[in-house]
Amino acid sequence: MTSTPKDVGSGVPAQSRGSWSSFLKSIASFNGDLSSLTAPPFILSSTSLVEYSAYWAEHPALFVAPAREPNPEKRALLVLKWFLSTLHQQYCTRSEKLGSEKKPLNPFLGELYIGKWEDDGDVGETKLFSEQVSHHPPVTAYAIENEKHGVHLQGYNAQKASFSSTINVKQIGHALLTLTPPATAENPSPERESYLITLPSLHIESLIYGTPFVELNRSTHIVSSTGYIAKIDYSGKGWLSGKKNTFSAFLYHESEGEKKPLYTADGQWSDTFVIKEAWGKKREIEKHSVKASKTTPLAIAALEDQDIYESRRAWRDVAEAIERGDMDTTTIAKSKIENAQRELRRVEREDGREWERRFFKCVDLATGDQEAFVKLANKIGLTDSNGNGIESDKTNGVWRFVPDAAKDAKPPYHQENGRGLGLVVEGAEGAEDAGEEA
Ligand code: HC3
Repeated sequence: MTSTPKDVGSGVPAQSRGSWSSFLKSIASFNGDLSSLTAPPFILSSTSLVEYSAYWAEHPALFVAPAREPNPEKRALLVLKWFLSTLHQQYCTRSEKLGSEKKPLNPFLGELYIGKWEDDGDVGETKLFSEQVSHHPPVTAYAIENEKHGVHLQGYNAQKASFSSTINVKQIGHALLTLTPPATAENPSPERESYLITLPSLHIESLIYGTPFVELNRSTHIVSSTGYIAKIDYSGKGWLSGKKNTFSAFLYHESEGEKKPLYTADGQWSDTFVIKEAWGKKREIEKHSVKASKTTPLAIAALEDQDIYESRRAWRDVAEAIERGDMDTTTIAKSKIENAQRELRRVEREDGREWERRFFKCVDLATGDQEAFVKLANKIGLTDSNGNGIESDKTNGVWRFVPDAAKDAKPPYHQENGRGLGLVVEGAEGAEDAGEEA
Protein backbone atom coordinates (compact mmCIF):
# COMPACT_ATOMS: atom_id res chain seq x y z
CA MET A 1 0.00 0.00 0.00
CA THR A 2 1.42 3.40 -0.91
CA SER A 3 -0.91 5.31 1.39
CA THR A 4 0.40 7.42 4.21
CA PRO A 5 -1.66 8.03 7.35
CA LYS A 6 -2.55 11.41 5.82
CA ASP A 7 -4.22 9.78 2.79
CA VAL A 8 -6.27 7.36 4.84
CA GLY A 9 -9.88 8.52 5.00
CA SER A 10 -9.11 11.57 2.86
CA GLY A 11 -12.47 11.19 1.07
CA VAL A 12 -14.40 11.08 4.34
CA PRO A 13 -16.04 14.22 5.79
CA ALA A 14 -13.92 15.39 8.76
CA GLN A 15 -16.68 14.67 11.31
CA SER A 16 -17.05 11.07 10.03
CA ARG A 17 -13.39 9.99 10.08
CA GLY A 18 -13.73 8.21 13.43
CA SER A 19 -16.81 6.26 12.38
CA TRP A 20 -15.16 5.39 9.04
CA SER A 21 -12.14 3.87 10.73
CA SER A 22 -14.44 1.90 13.11
CA PHE A 23 -16.34 0.71 10.01
CA LEU A 24 -13.09 -0.41 8.37
CA LYS A 25 -12.17 -2.33 11.52
CA SER A 26 -15.63 -3.97 11.63
CA ILE A 27 -15.46 -5.24 8.03
CA ALA A 28 -12.14 -6.97 8.68
CA SER A 29 -14.04 -9.43 10.85
CA PHE A 30 -17.52 -9.54 9.34
CA ASN A 31 -19.43 -12.72 8.55
CA GLY A 32 -19.99 -12.35 4.81
CA ASP A 33 -23.48 -10.88 5.05
CA LEU A 34 -23.17 -7.41 3.51
CA SER A 35 -26.57 -6.36 4.79
CA SER A 36 -25.38 -6.80 8.38
CA LEU A 37 -22.64 -4.15 8.05
CA THR A 38 -23.32 -0.99 10.02
CA ALA A 39 -21.92 1.82 7.90
CA PRO A 40 -21.50 5.49 8.82
CA PRO A 41 -24.32 7.81 7.68
CA PHE A 42 -22.37 9.60 4.93
CA ILE A 43 -21.98 6.32 2.99
CA LEU A 44 -25.65 5.26 3.21
CA SER A 45 -27.69 5.28 0.04
CA SER A 46 -31.41 5.98 -0.06
CA THR A 47 -31.80 3.45 -2.90
CA SER A 48 -32.75 -0.16 -2.32
CA LEU A 49 -30.85 -3.01 -3.97
CA VAL A 50 -34.12 -4.13 -5.58
CA GLU A 51 -33.75 -1.12 -7.94
CA TYR A 52 -30.42 -2.35 -9.31
CA SER A 53 -32.22 -4.80 -11.64
CA ALA A 54 -33.05 -1.83 -13.87
CA TYR A 55 -29.39 -1.49 -14.86
CA TRP A 56 -29.86 -4.42 -17.24
CA ALA A 57 -31.90 -2.45 -19.76
CA GLU A 58 -31.12 1.25 -19.53
CA HIS A 59 -30.22 1.08 -23.23
CA PRO A 60 -33.44 -0.52 -24.54
CA ALA A 61 -32.32 -0.27 -28.19
CA LEU A 62 -29.18 -2.34 -27.44
CA PHE A 63 -31.32 -4.78 -25.44
CA VAL A 64 -33.63 -5.56 -28.39
CA ALA A 65 -31.00 -5.28 -31.17
CA PRO A 66 -30.12 -9.03 -31.26
CA ALA A 67 -33.74 -9.92 -32.08
CA ARG A 68 -33.48 -7.99 -35.35
CA GLU A 69 -30.32 -9.68 -36.58
CA PRO A 70 -30.87 -12.71 -38.86
CA ASN A 71 -27.28 -14.00 -38.69
CA PRO A 72 -26.77 -16.16 -35.54
CA GLU A 73 -23.08 -15.28 -35.22
CA LYS A 74 -23.79 -11.55 -35.39
CA ARG A 75 -26.71 -12.02 -33.03
CA ALA A 76 -24.42 -13.58 -30.43
CA LEU A 77 -22.05 -10.63 -30.92
CA LEU A 78 -24.92 -8.17 -30.37
CA VAL A 79 -25.84 -9.99 -27.15
CA LEU A 80 -22.22 -9.62 -26.02
CA LYS A 81 -22.24 -5.92 -26.95
CA TRP A 82 -25.49 -5.32 -25.03
CA PHE A 83 -24.13 -7.20 -21.99
CA LEU A 84 -20.88 -5.18 -22.02
CA SER A 85 -22.90 -1.97 -22.23
CA THR A 86 -24.78 -2.90 -19.04
CA LEU A 87 -21.59 -3.12 -16.96
CA HIS A 88 -21.08 0.64 -16.75
CA GLN A 89 -24.68 1.02 -15.61
CA GLN A 90 -24.46 -1.81 -13.07
CA TYR A 91 -21.13 -1.00 -11.49
CA CYS A 92 -20.31 2.69 -12.05
CA THR A 93 -23.45 4.78 -11.87
CA ARG A 94 -23.47 5.30 -8.09
CA SER A 95 -19.79 6.29 -8.02
CA GLU A 96 -20.27 8.67 -10.94
CA LYS A 97 -23.42 10.27 -9.56
CA LEU A 98 -22.62 10.27 -5.84
CA GLY A 99 -18.82 10.34 -5.78
CA SER A 100 -18.50 6.82 -4.36
CA GLU A 101 -20.21 3.45 -4.01
CA LYS A 102 -22.77 3.75 -1.22
CA LYS A 103 -24.35 1.10 0.98
CA PRO A 104 -27.78 0.35 -0.53
CA LEU A 105 -30.93 -0.30 1.48
CA ASN A 106 -31.37 -3.98 2.17
CA PRO A 107 -34.68 -4.98 0.53
CA PHE A 108 -37.41 -6.62 2.61
CA LEU A 109 -39.10 -9.82 1.45
CA GLY A 110 -41.74 -9.01 -1.16
CA GLU A 111 -40.32 -5.57 -1.98
CA LEU A 112 -41.11 -4.64 -5.57
CA TYR A 113 -39.67 -2.30 -8.16
CA ILE A 114 -41.87 -2.07 -11.24
CA GLY A 115 -41.57 0.22 -14.22
CA LYS A 116 -41.12 0.58 -17.93
CA TRP A 117 -38.87 2.17 -20.48
CA GLU A 118 -40.94 3.86 -23.13
CA ASP A 119 -39.71 4.47 -26.60
CA ASP A 120 -41.84 6.17 -29.24
CA GLY A 121 -39.65 4.80 -31.97
CA ASP A 122 -39.14 1.26 -33.08
CA VAL A 123 -38.06 -0.19 -29.70
CA GLY A 124 -41.49 0.10 -28.08
CA GLU A 125 -42.17 -0.57 -24.43
CA THR A 126 -39.80 -2.57 -22.20
CA LYS A 127 -41.19 -3.62 -18.81
CA LEU A 128 -39.37 -4.34 -15.57
CA PHE A 129 -40.52 -6.51 -12.64
CA SER A 130 -38.03 -6.73 -9.80
CA GLU A 131 -38.90 -8.53 -6.56
CA GLN A 132 -37.06 -9.44 -3.38
CA VAL A 133 -37.73 -13.16 -3.26
CA SER A 134 -35.64 -13.96 -0.20
CA HIS A 135 -34.46 -11.98 2.80
CA HIS A 136 -32.16 -14.55 4.44
CA PRO A 137 -30.07 -14.73 2.33
CA PRO A 138 -30.99 -11.56 0.39
CA VAL A 139 -31.98 -12.52 -3.17
CA THR A 140 -33.44 -10.25 -5.84
CA ALA A 141 -35.17 -11.68 -8.92
CA TYR A 142 -36.10 -9.70 -12.02
CA ALA A 143 -37.73 -9.97 -15.42
CA ILE A 144 -37.41 -7.49 -18.27
CA GLU A 145 -39.67 -7.93 -21.27
CA ASN A 146 -40.01 -6.26 -24.61
CA GLU A 147 -43.08 -7.85 -26.20
CA LYS A 148 -42.77 -6.00 -29.50
CA HIS A 149 -39.39 -7.60 -30.22
CA GLY A 150 -40.00 -10.77 -28.23
CA VAL A 151 -36.93 -10.18 -26.04
CA HIS A 152 -37.10 -11.43 -22.44
CA LEU A 153 -34.49 -11.32 -19.72
CA GLN A 154 -34.88 -12.89 -16.33
CA GLY A 155 -32.51 -13.64 -13.52
CA TYR A 156 -31.79 -13.54 -9.83
CA ASN A 157 -28.79 -12.72 -7.73
CA ALA A 158 -27.35 -12.90 -4.25
CA GLN A 159 -23.96 -11.83 -2.97
CA LYS A 160 -21.47 -13.71 -0.84
CA ALA A 161 -18.80 -11.45 0.58
CA SER A 162 -15.45 -12.05 2.21
CA PHE A 163 -12.68 -9.82 3.44
CA SER A 164 -9.03 -10.00 2.44
CA SER A 165 -7.42 -6.55 2.06
CA THR A 166 -10.84 -5.32 0.91
CA ILE A 167 -14.47 -6.45 0.47
CA ASN A 168 -14.61 -9.23 -2.13
CA VAL A 169 -18.02 -10.13 -3.49
CA LYS A 170 -18.99 -13.28 -5.33
CA GLN A 171 -22.31 -13.03 -7.12
CA ILE A 172 -24.49 -16.10 -7.04
CA GLY A 173 -27.24 -16.43 -9.62
CA HIS A 174 -27.47 -15.90 -13.35
CA ALA A 175 -29.46 -14.17 -16.08
CA LEU A 176 -31.26 -15.79 -19.00
CA LEU A 177 -31.99 -13.89 -22.19
CA THR A 178 -34.47 -15.39 -24.65
CA LEU A 179 -35.44 -14.11 -28.08
CA THR A 180 -36.87 -15.18 -31.41
CA PRO A 181 -34.64 -14.34 -34.38
CA PRO A 182 -36.26 -12.64 -37.37
CA ALA A 183 -37.84 -14.93 -39.96
CA THR A 184 -35.89 -15.26 -43.20
CA ALA A 185 -36.57 -17.02 -46.52
CA GLU A 186 -34.27 -19.88 -45.41
CA ASN A 187 -35.80 -20.04 -41.96
CA PRO A 188 -39.41 -18.80 -42.07
CA SER A 189 -40.29 -19.96 -38.54
CA PRO A 190 -37.20 -19.63 -36.34
CA GLU A 191 -37.17 -21.19 -32.88
CA ARG A 192 -36.67 -19.20 -29.71
CA GLU A 193 -33.08 -19.19 -28.51
CA SER A 194 -31.54 -18.58 -25.10
CA TYR A 195 -28.40 -17.04 -23.72
CA LEU A 196 -27.26 -17.91 -20.22
CA ILE A 197 -25.26 -15.11 -18.63
CA THR A 198 -23.07 -15.58 -15.56
CA LEU A 199 -22.35 -12.72 -13.16
CA PRO A 200 -18.93 -11.18 -12.39
CA SER A 201 -17.15 -11.24 -9.07
CA LEU A 202 -16.18 -7.85 -7.77
CA HIS A 203 -14.20 -6.14 -5.08
CA ILE A 204 -14.27 -2.69 -3.58
CA GLU A 205 -11.36 -0.36 -4.32
CA SER A 206 -10.33 2.78 -2.46
CA LEU A 207 -12.07 1.73 0.73
CA ILE A 208 -9.26 3.04 2.89
CA TYR A 209 -9.63 6.54 1.41
CA GLY A 210 -13.38 6.58 2.07
CA THR A 211 -14.24 6.74 -1.64
CA PRO A 212 -15.20 3.13 -2.42
CA PHE A 213 -15.81 2.06 -6.01
CA VAL A 214 -16.34 -1.29 -7.73
CA GLU A 215 -13.77 -3.21 -9.74
CA LEU A 216 -14.69 -6.46 -11.49
CA ASN A 217 -12.53 -9.56 -11.48
CA ARG A 218 -12.35 -13.15 -12.71
CA SER A 219 -14.42 -14.02 -15.78
CA THR A 220 -17.99 -14.54 -16.93
CA HIS A 221 -19.64 -16.36 -19.83
CA ILE A 222 -22.56 -15.94 -22.17
CA VAL A 223 -23.49 -19.34 -23.51
CA SER A 224 -26.13 -19.68 -26.19
CA SER A 225 -28.41 -22.46 -27.38
CA THR A 226 -27.09 -21.64 -30.88
CA GLY A 227 -23.64 -22.92 -29.87
CA TYR A 228 -21.91 -19.53 -29.56
CA ILE A 229 -20.04 -18.83 -26.34
CA ALA A 230 -18.53 -15.54 -25.16
CA LYS A 231 -15.93 -15.41 -22.41
CA ILE A 232 -15.16 -12.12 -20.71
CA ASP A 233 -12.05 -11.70 -18.52
CA TYR A 234 -11.96 -8.76 -16.13
CA SER A 235 -8.88 -7.06 -14.75
CA GLY A 236 -8.24 -3.76 -13.07
CA LYS A 237 -5.44 -1.32 -12.68
CA GLY A 238 -2.41 -3.21 -11.43
CA TRP A 239 0.41 -1.87 -9.27
CA LEU A 240 2.51 -0.84 -12.21
CA SER A 241 0.38 -0.90 -15.31
CA GLY A 242 -3.11 -1.34 -16.68
CA LYS A 243 -6.24 0.75 -16.67
CA LYS A 244 -9.16 0.40 -14.30
CA ASN A 245 -12.25 -1.55 -15.42
CA THR A 246 -10.38 -3.38 -18.16
CA PHE A 247 -11.78 -6.44 -19.88
CA SER A 248 -10.91 -8.72 -22.73
CA ALA A 249 -13.63 -10.81 -24.36
CA PHE A 250 -13.87 -13.26 -27.22
CA LEU A 251 -16.70 -15.04 -28.97
CA TYR A 252 -16.36 -18.52 -30.43
CA HIS A 253 -18.52 -21.38 -31.60
CA GLU A 254 -18.40 -24.51 -29.47
CA SER A 255 -17.79 -26.64 -32.56
CA GLU A 256 -14.54 -24.73 -33.23
CA GLY A 257 -13.45 -24.19 -29.62
CA GLU A 258 -11.84 -21.30 -27.74
CA LYS A 259 -8.68 -21.49 -29.81
CA LYS A 260 -10.56 -20.29 -32.89
CA PRO A 261 -12.33 -17.11 -31.78
CA LEU A 262 -14.57 -15.28 -34.22
CA TYR A 263 -14.62 -11.86 -32.60
CA THR A 264 -12.84 -10.05 -29.79
CA ALA A 265 -13.92 -7.10 -27.66
CA ASP A 266 -11.37 -5.22 -25.57
CA GLY A 267 -11.26 -2.04 -23.58
CA GLN A 268 -12.75 -0.52 -20.47
CA TRP A 269 -16.31 -1.47 -19.59
CA SER A 270 -16.72 1.95 -17.96
CA ASP A 271 -15.52 3.88 -20.99
CA THR A 272 -14.72 2.65 -24.50
CA PHE A 273 -14.27 -0.76 -26.05
CA VAL A 274 -13.41 -2.00 -29.51
CA ILE A 275 -14.97 -4.99 -31.25
CA LYS A 276 -12.84 -6.69 -33.90
CA GLU A 277 -12.87 -9.72 -36.12
CA ALA A 278 -10.53 -12.29 -34.62
CA TRP A 279 -9.31 -13.61 -37.96
CA GLY A 280 -7.51 -12.28 -41.06
CA LYS A 281 -6.52 -8.64 -40.66
CA LYS A 282 -8.51 -8.40 -37.42
CA ARG A 283 -10.72 -5.73 -38.91
CA GLU A 284 -12.26 -3.30 -36.45
CA ILE A 285 -16.04 -3.61 -36.48
CA GLU A 286 -17.01 -1.00 -33.96
CA LYS A 287 -15.66 1.33 -31.30
CA HIS A 288 -18.32 1.66 -28.64
CA SER A 289 -18.29 4.56 -26.22
CA VAL A 290 -20.25 3.54 -23.16
CA LYS A 291 -20.48 7.05 -21.78
CA ALA A 292 -21.64 8.57 -25.07
CA SER A 293 -24.49 6.09 -25.31
CA LYS A 294 -27.59 7.81 -23.92
CA THR A 295 -29.59 5.95 -21.30
CA THR A 296 -33.38 5.88 -21.13
CA PRO A 297 -34.79 6.53 -17.64
CA LEU A 298 -37.14 3.95 -16.19
CA ALA A 299 -40.65 5.34 -15.74
CA ILE A 300 -42.25 4.31 -12.45
CA ALA A 301 -45.65 5.18 -11.03
CA ALA A 302 -46.02 8.34 -8.94
CA LEU A 303 -45.51 7.55 -5.24
CA GLU A 304 -49.19 8.00 -4.40
CA ASP A 305 -50.18 5.52 -7.13
CA GLN A 306 -47.63 2.91 -6.07
CA ASP A 307 -48.51 -0.15 -4.08
CA ILE A 308 -47.39 -0.01 -0.44
CA TYR A 309 -44.89 -2.81 -1.18
CA GLU A 310 -43.22 -0.90 -4.01
CA SER A 311 -39.71 0.09 -3.04
CA ARG A 312 -39.80 3.89 -3.31
CA ARG A 313 -43.11 4.15 -1.46
CA ALA A 314 -42.19 1.64 1.23
CA TRP A 315 -38.83 3.28 1.98
CA ARG A 316 -40.04 6.86 1.52
CA ASP A 317 -39.57 7.96 5.16
CA VAL A 318 -36.19 6.24 5.40
CA ALA A 319 -34.98 7.69 2.10
CA GLU A 320 -36.07 11.22 3.01
CA ALA A 321 -34.38 10.97 6.41
CA ILE A 322 -31.11 9.67 4.86
CA GLU A 323 -31.15 12.50 2.35
CA ARG A 324 -31.65 15.07 5.17
CA GLY A 325 -28.83 13.42 7.13
CA ASP A 326 -31.30 12.78 9.97
CA MET A 327 -30.00 9.53 11.42
CA ASP A 328 -32.44 9.30 14.34
CA THR A 329 -35.43 9.34 12.00
CA THR A 330 -33.60 6.97 9.61
CA THR A 331 -33.17 4.43 12.40
CA ILE A 332 -36.77 4.77 13.61
CA ALA A 333 -38.26 4.49 10.10
CA LYS A 334 -36.01 1.54 9.19
CA SER A 335 -36.78 -0.29 12.43
CA LYS A 336 -40.49 0.11 11.81
CA ILE A 337 -40.18 -1.92 8.57
CA GLU A 338 -37.64 -4.39 9.97
CA ASN A 339 -39.68 -5.10 13.11
CA ALA A 340 -42.89 -5.49 11.09
CA GLN A 341 -41.10 -7.95 8.81
CA ARG A 342 -39.80 -9.95 11.78
CA GLU A 343 -43.28 -10.03 13.28
CA LEU A 344 -44.87 -11.13 10.00
CA ARG A 345 -42.32 -13.96 9.64
CA ARG A 346 -43.17 -15.04 13.21
CA VAL A 347 -46.90 -15.08 12.43
CA GLU A 348 -46.27 -17.01 9.19
CA ARG A 349 -44.21 -19.60 11.07
CA GLU A 350 -46.94 -19.94 13.64
CA ASP A 351 -49.59 -20.40 10.92
CA GLY A 352 -47.35 -22.81 9.00
CA ARG A 353 -47.39 -20.74 5.83
CA GLU A 354 -44.79 -18.97 3.76
CA TRP A 355 -44.77 -15.50 2.19
CA GLU A 356 -46.13 -15.75 -1.35
CA ARG A 357 -43.81 -14.44 -4.04
CA ARG A 358 -45.73 -12.25 -6.47
CA PHE A 359 -43.98 -12.68 -9.83
CA PHE A 360 -41.45 -15.48 -9.35
CA LYS A 361 -41.38 -19.11 -8.29
CA CYS A 362 -38.74 -21.58 -7.20
CA VAL A 363 -37.98 -24.32 -9.72
CA ASP A 364 -36.47 -27.77 -9.41
CA LEU A 365 -33.63 -28.32 -11.87
CA ALA A 366 -34.21 -32.07 -11.72
CA THR A 367 -37.59 -31.73 -13.45
CA GLY A 368 -37.84 -31.62 -17.24
CA ASP A 369 -38.88 -27.98 -17.74
CA GLN A 370 -35.40 -26.66 -16.94
CA GLU A 371 -33.63 -29.14 -19.20
CA ALA A 372 -32.58 -26.53 -21.77
CA PHE A 373 -31.13 -24.33 -19.02
CA VAL A 374 -29.20 -27.23 -17.43
CA LYS A 375 -27.75 -28.10 -20.84
CA LEU A 376 -26.38 -24.56 -21.22
CA ALA A 377 -25.19 -24.33 -17.62
CA ASN A 378 -23.38 -27.64 -17.92
CA LYS A 379 -21.42 -26.40 -20.98
CA ILE A 380 -19.61 -23.80 -18.88
CA GLY A 381 -19.38 -25.86 -15.69
CA LEU A 382 -22.05 -23.90 -13.81
CA THR A 383 -23.83 -27.19 -13.06
CA ASP A 384 -23.26 -30.85 -13.76
CA SER A 385 -25.55 -32.56 -16.26
CA ASN A 386 -28.16 -33.10 -13.52
CA GLY A 387 -28.27 -29.44 -12.55
CA ASN A 388 -26.24 -29.91 -9.35
CA GLY A 389 -23.66 -27.37 -8.24
CA ILE A 390 -25.58 -24.16 -8.79
CA GLU A 391 -25.38 -23.17 -5.09
CA SER A 392 -29.15 -22.93 -4.78
CA ASP A 393 -28.72 -23.26 -1.00
CA LYS A 394 -27.18 -19.75 -1.10
CA THR A 395 -30.10 -18.24 -3.03
CA ASN A 396 -32.98 -20.05 -1.32
CA GLY A 397 -33.61 -21.87 -4.61
CA VAL A 398 -33.45 -21.29 -8.34
CA TRP A 399 -35.89 -18.54 -9.30
CA ARG A 400 -37.93 -18.17 -12.46
CA PHE A 401 -40.41 -15.56 -13.65
CA VAL A 402 -44.12 -16.43 -13.88
CA PRO A 403 -45.36 -14.42 -16.90
CA ASP A 404 -49.02 -15.09 -16.10
CA ALA A 405 -48.59 -13.54 -12.66
CA ALA A 406 -47.39 -10.33 -14.31
CA LYS A 407 -50.02 -10.14 -17.04
CA ASP A 408 -52.17 -7.06 -16.40
CA ALA A 409 -50.82 -6.93 -12.82
CA LYS A 410 -52.11 -3.95 -10.84
CA PRO A 411 -51.81 -2.90 -7.18
CA PRO A 412 -52.43 -4.24 -4.63
CA TYR A 413 -49.72 -6.71 -5.62
CA HIS A 414 -49.60 -8.71 -2.39
CA GLN A 415 -52.52 -10.34 -0.60
CA GLU A 416 -51.09 -9.24 2.73
CA ASN A 417 -52.15 -5.76 3.81
CA GLY A 418 -49.71 -3.25 5.33
CA ARG A 419 -48.82 -5.59 8.19
CA GLY A 420 -45.42 -6.41 6.67
CA LEU A 421 -44.51 -2.73 6.73
CA GLY A 422 -45.79 -1.74 10.14
CA LEU A 423 -48.79 0.06 8.64
CA VAL A 424 -51.32 -2.02 10.57
CA VAL A 425 -52.06 -1.53 14.24
CA GLU A 426 -51.93 -5.05 15.68
CA GLY A 427 -54.84 -5.85 17.92
CA ALA A 428 -57.00 -3.11 16.44
CA GLU A 429 -60.44 -4.32 15.44
CA GLY A 430 -60.04 -6.38 12.26
CA ALA A 431 -56.36 -5.34 12.21
CA GLU A 432 -57.31 -2.32 10.15
CA ASP A 433 -54.80 -0.61 7.95
CA ALA A 434 -53.72 2.37 9.99
CA GLY A 435 -52.34 4.34 7.08
CA GLU A 436 -48.77 5.34 6.61
CA GLU A 437 -48.58 7.67 9.58
CA ALA A 438 -49.14 4.81 12.06
C1 HC3 B 1 -21.67 -5.21 -3.30
C2 HC3 B 1 -22.73 -4.09 -3.37
C3 HC3 B 1 -24.12 -4.68 -3.26
C4 HC3 B 1 -24.44 -5.56 -4.49
C5 HC3 B 1 -24.32 -4.77 -5.80
C6 HC3 B 1 -24.64 -5.66 -7.05
C7 HC3 B 1 -23.79 -6.92 -7.07
C8 HC3 B 1 -26.15 -6.03 -6.99
C9 HC3 B 1 -26.68 -6.64 -8.28
C10 HC3 B 1 -26.44 -5.69 -9.44
O1 HC3 B 1 -26.95 -6.27 -10.62
C11 HC3 B 1 -24.96 -5.40 -9.58
C12 HC3 B 1 -24.39 -4.88 -8.30
C13 HC3 B 1 -23.65 -3.76 -8.31
C14 HC3 B 1 -22.92 -3.22 -7.15
C15 HC3 B 1 -22.92 -4.14 -5.94
C16 HC3 B 1 -22.67 -3.30 -4.68
C17 HC3 B 1 -21.37 -2.54 -4.58
C18 HC3 B 1 -21.24 -2.23 -3.09
C19 HC3 B 1 -22.39 -2.95 -2.37
C20 HC3 B 1 -22.04 -3.29 -0.93
C21 HC3 B 1 -23.20 -3.91 -0.18
C22 HC3 B 1 -21.73 -1.97 -0.21
C23 HC3 B 1 -20.58 -2.08 0.72
C24 HC3 B 1 -20.49 -0.83 1.55
C25 HC3 B 1 -19.53 0.22 1.06
C26 HC3 B 1 -19.58 1.34 2.02
C27 HC3 B 1 -18.14 -0.31 0.96
O2 HC3 B 1 -19.89 0.74 -0.19
